[in-house]
Amino acid sequence: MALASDKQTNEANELMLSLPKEMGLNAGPYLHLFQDFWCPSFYFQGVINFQKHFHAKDSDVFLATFPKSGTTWLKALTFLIVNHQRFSSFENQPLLSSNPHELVSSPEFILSHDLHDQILSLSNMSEPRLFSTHLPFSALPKTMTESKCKIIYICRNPFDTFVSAWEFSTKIKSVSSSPAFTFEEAFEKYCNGITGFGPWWNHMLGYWNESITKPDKVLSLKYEELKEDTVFHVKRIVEFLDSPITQEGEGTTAIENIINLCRFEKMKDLGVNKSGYIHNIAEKKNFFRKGKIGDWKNYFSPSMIEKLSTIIEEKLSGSGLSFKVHS
Ligand code: PAP
Repeated sequence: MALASDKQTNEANELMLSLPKEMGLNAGPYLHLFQDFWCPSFYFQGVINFQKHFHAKDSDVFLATFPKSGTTWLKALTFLIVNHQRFSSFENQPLLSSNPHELVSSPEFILSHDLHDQILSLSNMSEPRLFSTHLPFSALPKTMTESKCKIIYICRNPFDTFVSAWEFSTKIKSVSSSPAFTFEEAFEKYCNGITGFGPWWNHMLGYWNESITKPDKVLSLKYEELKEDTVFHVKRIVEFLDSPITQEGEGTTAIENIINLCRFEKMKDLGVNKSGYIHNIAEKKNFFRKGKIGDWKNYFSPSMIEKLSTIIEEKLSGSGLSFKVHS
């Protein structure tokens, strides 16, 4: 007799097989065009379950990102802000013994297996629950858009995002021996929007537009701005979340401590981030590569610069969203 979960898996598989597909850079290896975005096969069942079975709570906080835009950093910062009162001293911070991806997980991953048990454990999580997602805004479950849960989005200039994704893909377990594409081929796909959870411009614009019309619901950040003035933007997160961390006196010290603990060099250097895997395919250490703005300059040919600049201009023009990439 087929179990309910088997039936569900079969339905998702059938749906997945009926969709247009392309080879992806990693996590898949295929991408399926589902609801106007390229969903990696690795996440397909989880995305369906997230949309169908997840129940958002008003107190939930979601970190939404296009891959390689600053997810790990945002997870670390927000985890510390949200849990500010739970840990009495910095010495016993879970961030010192766990990778941020182990502390903040995404429903599209959690719900990809053992659905009923996972739904139960999600409902028992202490509040506020902190989650992440790579889903575009348009694909989020209604329960998220209808509840009062808050969403923090971070985006990054498309040049560095691409290089970061490329480098990461060459180190993923399943493709490390033979990457599916050359750098140039991967770039073409990226320019056509064919990347996991892409097109990247739709991803950015979906959250960006929502942050303009509903600033209490969606806070939009940029990786570059967070790097250039971390204090200012961390304070924006603190305010957005109505966090009890005050911004004066002891609160200032708390914010400084949070920022210091999440500094790239500090996190890269933690023993916990030097070995082991996330989701059994990505080595933790590979989430901390260079953490710089402008590394793309070491990779792009003049024609690639021109091509991507034109696409950025075409896709983002009139939106108010822009990136300083040539400084
Ligand atoms: P994910 O979406 O797969 O989780 P994500 O964390 O968004 O990945 O991207 C990793 C990038 O963030 C890496 O950029 P790079 O390849 O250009 O170096 C990584 O170095 C950078 N990163 C990770 N942690 C931090 C941090 N604490 N501060 C700044 N950048 C960071």
